[in-house]
Amino acid sequence: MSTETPTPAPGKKTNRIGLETAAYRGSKTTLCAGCGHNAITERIIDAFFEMGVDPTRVIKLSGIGCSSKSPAYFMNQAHGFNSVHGRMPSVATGAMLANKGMLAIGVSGDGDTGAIGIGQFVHLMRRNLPLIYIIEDNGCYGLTKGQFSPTADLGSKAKNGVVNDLPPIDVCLLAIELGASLVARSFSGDKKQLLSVLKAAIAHRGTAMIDVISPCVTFNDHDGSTKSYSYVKDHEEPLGEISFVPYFEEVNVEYEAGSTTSVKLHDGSQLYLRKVAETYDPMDKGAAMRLLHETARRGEFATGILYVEPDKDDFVEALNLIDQPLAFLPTEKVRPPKAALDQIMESLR
Ligand SMILES: Cc1ncc(C[n+]2csc(CCOP(=O)(O)OP(=O)(O)O)c2C)c(N)n1
Ligand code: SF4
Ligand SMILES: [Mg+2]
Repeated sequence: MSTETPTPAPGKKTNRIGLETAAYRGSKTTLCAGCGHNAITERIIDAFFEMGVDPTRVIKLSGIGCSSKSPAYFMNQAHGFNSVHGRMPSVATGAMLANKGMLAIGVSGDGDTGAIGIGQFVHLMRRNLPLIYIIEDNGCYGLTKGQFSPTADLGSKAKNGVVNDLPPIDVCLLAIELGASLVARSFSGDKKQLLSVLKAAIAHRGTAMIDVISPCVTFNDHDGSTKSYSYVKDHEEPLGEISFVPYFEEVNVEYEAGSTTSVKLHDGSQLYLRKVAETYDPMDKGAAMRLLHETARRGEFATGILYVEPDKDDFVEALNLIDQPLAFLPTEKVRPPKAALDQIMESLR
């Protein structure tokens, strides 16, 4: 982590804490040109810049995969931990317990989450740890040359013609069922929707689990794949238009009563969900799960904020931690004195 805060050049656009977009950028990507993961990185940069988050307050976490390399490509000044395959949730949990004032963003893949990391994912969702958890979902193991992952649809075809004969895990259904308090699905090619979803996730306190369909142009972007750019464009069913108004901006837009649901998020920001086709309440868990089952049956992807429970207690609150970050407590406070240890030893004689 670099400790220097760049001074904005005159005339350059700055955000509310006086930083330019450059302060939110990372190293140059080494992923394939056109990979959906690169577009997600760009939206993460935009969202943190527009929300005016101090990058030095952020911790970026990941596992292993092309997707898990992405945190290197945004917010160079943030803290970071690139962990072992599928083990990001436990590292994130430790980091947030050590310093509850951090803003954590984890980037995982469909393989990293749905295969080797599924056990860790399940317990993370159940705990509602304050964390933005992004799955860059391409339905394959991109880094190891495109094998089917657990989110690959039944009947979808690999580049070599092999047909997937296993049903997929719907990570959004799983996250809603287990207790994540904000669950969304988006598409790397939908700039506007993904940006709004990410901003809402930054404002939310609790686990914000975002499954972003992110085509792998090298191994899974052909006819027969259900995670290709063309398939997703043809089968995406947006729940409606999402408008996000951060707490530091005044609401100056007129919203049509009846067709818009407004949700106040933890930090006072407002989320407006303008419905298109159906009456959808994003705070109704049963409705969210029904919608996911119904759209999947039709071979479609419902996108947008699927479920939100803004006031649910998160894991850090549930543990009733003291205000001072554990990471900064002096040794005398975290280790029993020698006399106490001697007493225990004496009692065991
Ligand atoms: C313990 C362990 N097992 C297997 C691997 C090999 N491996 C590396 S990345 C990966 C899957 C990556 O897929 P995904 O998480 O979907 O990321 P993508 O590359 O598609 O973005 C696998 C199986 C590993 N690195 N470590
Ligand atoms: S192999 Fe696929 S997932 Fe990996 S960087 Fe290339 S396009 Fe992206
Ligand atoms: Mg993948």
